[in-house]
Amino acid sequence: MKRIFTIALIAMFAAGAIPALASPAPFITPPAPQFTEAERQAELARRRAAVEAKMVDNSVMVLLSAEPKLYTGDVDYVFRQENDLYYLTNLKQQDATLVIQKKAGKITETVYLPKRDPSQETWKGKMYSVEDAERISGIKRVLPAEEAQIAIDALKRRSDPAIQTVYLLLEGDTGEPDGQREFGREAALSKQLKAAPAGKGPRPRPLKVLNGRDIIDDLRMIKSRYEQKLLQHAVDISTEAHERAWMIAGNVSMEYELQAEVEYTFRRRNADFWGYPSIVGAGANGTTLHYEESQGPVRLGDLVLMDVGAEYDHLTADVTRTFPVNGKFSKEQADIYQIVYDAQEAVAKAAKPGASMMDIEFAADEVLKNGLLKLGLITPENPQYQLWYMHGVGHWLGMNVHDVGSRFTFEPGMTFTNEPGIYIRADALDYLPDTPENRAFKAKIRPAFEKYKNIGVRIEDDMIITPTGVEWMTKNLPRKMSDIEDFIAANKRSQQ
Ligand SMILES: [Mn+2]
Repeated sequence: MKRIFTIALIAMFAAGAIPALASPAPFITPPAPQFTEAERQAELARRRAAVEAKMVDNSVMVLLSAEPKLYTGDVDYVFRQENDLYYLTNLKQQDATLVIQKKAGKITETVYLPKRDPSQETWKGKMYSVEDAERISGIKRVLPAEEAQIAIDALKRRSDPAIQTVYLLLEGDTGEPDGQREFGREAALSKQLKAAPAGKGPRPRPLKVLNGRDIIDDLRMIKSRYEQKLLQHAVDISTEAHERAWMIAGNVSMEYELQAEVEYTFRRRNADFWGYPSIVGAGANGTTLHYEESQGPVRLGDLVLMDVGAEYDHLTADVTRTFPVNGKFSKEQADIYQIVYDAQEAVAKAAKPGASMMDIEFAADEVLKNGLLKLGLITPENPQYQLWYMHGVGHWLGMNVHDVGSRFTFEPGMTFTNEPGIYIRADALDYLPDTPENRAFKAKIRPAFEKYKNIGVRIEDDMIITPTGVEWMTKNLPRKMSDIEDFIAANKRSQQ
């Protein structure tokens, strides 16, 4: 019986009655990109040279390392180096300081580091030796950490009158001329540097303090081939993590089980960490943009929205998929999904060198508005599509998940996310101002609202601008509804 059935199937297949099924094998993260020491050092030297070229003459840039952050009692959060210091040195250790001086056009780069201390190393592991720091950073002048304070104090005293400008990494609203709204350690240092030094004698000119971020952020916007390879690895780990969660979703009962599968994959593939807390929302929880609790049930018939990204070597992916737990989109889920998918396609078409972030916003808005209108979730006289789509369509991506940079025009090497979404929140209509227009609006869309409520869909891909358009860094993660369904059908399994 079984045999006859098989033969019949083969015959039908041969006759072309059954389309060939591509077998969608789960994605396995390829090995991490490898670079020689020389390549790595050349990359760091390139970045520093670019920074130095933009520093005004007779200036000093001071980059302090991140400070440990208290978790509880005597326990800190996992230490993560400050991005710009890492960008220029690859040093991961606490209490590192980078000082770059540009004086009469001559550059001096100095790294300050705590001296190795056997009693500290007993508790916390090996500290960098001078040779380690030289090899990792490529900077030849490595001095003890205590001397960093001496160098900073010398700046405060204006001991070298030639130096007129100091760059710090300032946070907050640095547009304030007096720096009043800057905050943190660096703001305090900024104030001290700008104050006239105590003591007798002729008063030197006040030091000018500029924000080093203005220089470094701009460079970080364009990802070199080296950076692109690392970011691709973070995307690949995230791709594998998404798929693994899809495979078990039909056999779990709680959201945290899917989150565990994702973060297990991150760790297993040696990601540094996640780039942002994982968002795993089943059913109505998918309509909360940054839902991080993972305490809800996962039910057959639900969609699950997962916005999760691995971080690798300080670069983070940012990837969202929305998939059906039972492996099949319902008609209503598919209606919403297709609009979001089409908006993504429109964004990808609009994104190219010379186009801007505004262009892709408009491209997405147009598709989302038309789609929602067709479904009856907004009306021609009141097309308030932002009721169901309340965020931007994308952001720069890099060392920060919402990466730095103040330019808006695309250039090759820029990386960004393409992430439209529609969220039919069950209470959305309750918060509309009670006006005659809104009353009419609510009455008109009520049937569609009842049909689609509690469906949340976001699809988010990581894109890189190429000379001619875009490349989808996330292209290995199924995105079309039929591809997601085929993948789940071919790969669903129970948890191990
Ligand atoms: Mn994002």
